[in-house]
Amino acid sequence: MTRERKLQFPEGFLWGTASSAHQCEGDNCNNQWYRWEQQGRTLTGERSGAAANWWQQAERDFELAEQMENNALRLSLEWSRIEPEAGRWDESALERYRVLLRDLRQRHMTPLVTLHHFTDPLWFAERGGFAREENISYFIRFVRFVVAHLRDLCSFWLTINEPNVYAFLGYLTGEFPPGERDVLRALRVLRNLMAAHVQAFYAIRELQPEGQIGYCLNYRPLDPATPWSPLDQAVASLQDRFYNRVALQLAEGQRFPWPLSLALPAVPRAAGARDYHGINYYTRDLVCFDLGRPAELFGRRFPRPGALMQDPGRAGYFGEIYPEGLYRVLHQVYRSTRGNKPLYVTEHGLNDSEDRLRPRAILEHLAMLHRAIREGLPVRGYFHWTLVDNFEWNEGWGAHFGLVELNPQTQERRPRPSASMFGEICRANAITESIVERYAPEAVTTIFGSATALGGRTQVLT
Ligand code: IFM
Repeated sequence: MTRERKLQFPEGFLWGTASSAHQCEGDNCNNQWYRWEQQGRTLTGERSGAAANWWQQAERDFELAEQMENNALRLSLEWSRIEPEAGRWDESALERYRVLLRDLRQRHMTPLVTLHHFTDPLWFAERGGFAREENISYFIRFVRFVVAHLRDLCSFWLTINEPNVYAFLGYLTGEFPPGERDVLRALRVLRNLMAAHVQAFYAIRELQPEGQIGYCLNYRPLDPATPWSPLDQAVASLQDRFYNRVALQLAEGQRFPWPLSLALPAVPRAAGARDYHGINYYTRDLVCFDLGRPAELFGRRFPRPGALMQDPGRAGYFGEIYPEGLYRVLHQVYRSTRGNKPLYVTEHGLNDSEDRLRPRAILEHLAMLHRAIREGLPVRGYFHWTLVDNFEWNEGWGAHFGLVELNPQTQERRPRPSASMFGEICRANAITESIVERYAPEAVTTIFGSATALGGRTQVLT
């Protein structure tokens, strides 16, 4: 009898989903995203409203995650609930988070708590938010407060989610609040967010020396549309530098590239200020030279023609499904940080309302992650974005990233086939051939085609 082929993950590997407060909780009406929605500035004019109703009932979705045998779950704290006015703390909001964290622990899920996921209290936004360096101290005061009050229930922290997305969409393309278009300001915000991460790191370290503290960036490979065209190469590399590399370099204690370094200081004490690197990966773009796009550094981005695509969404596209991109990004982060810390995939997912491509996409991305581990990279966990469909920022309710489908009007849930598949993977701590055959038979060759060539039918990692 032949043994079943499988990709076995290391013992203790973390399996979970990722989410954020504003997208799931509902009735968050004291932050800058609420105001943006009220002003009708989302692409669909939709509002988060009751969202996935987590403020009242997150536990029923935690139960779904438990049924999937997830051993971790990433969620965020809504700063504007806990500190509704500068310096005024809402103990009942804090208590609700304590209940949620306790619930997760009882279900044997390690909470990974994000301290900032795109939303700012209105009072903070009105003071200029992260565009003003002196405002960082407000965030650090919040971090100290919550960590001091939650450290008995959580020791795995993610300071700031995707500083590059917050800075560039909010201050360069204007798609996120405050809707500005000013490149220097965007870079200043990025720099201040990285500085906020570093200060938060030392604050948490002091309060909880054993805590695991990191941040995550959104990584999007940007490849020249015509690989041998020097112009395409130049613009792709320039965009890549600003989108993917500058924040990571700042986090590693390096300076902005000249001449930006004349206007924007490096981040003090940055080198070493993290226990892990969080990687959010969704897609990649091709880039071609285009004189008509000075604001985008003369590069036009588009998906590879003929690629498998996520559902398009309002803004144009959510992009190509490109599993190798995850492998490339893991290597890129490992290389540029000299392999100094463990890596977590803190987000990966796709917009796919019919679950047409999700099972295959999850399997093929995980196979790439497994390949990276096999090659020696210290990848310790994978958080799928997301558990239940939720409010996708500017895209409103038109994007469907959930393993579980949600009808936001009725709050009815319907697990997609991907949910049971993800459960089987978590339970087995492996991708088995039988899972692939049942959920995405077309992926058997891409996933196991190389297994024999690598010298065995079972890829066991220790
Ligand atoms: O929904 C977002 C999340 O808030 C941040 N990362 C990307 C996700 C999907 O677009």
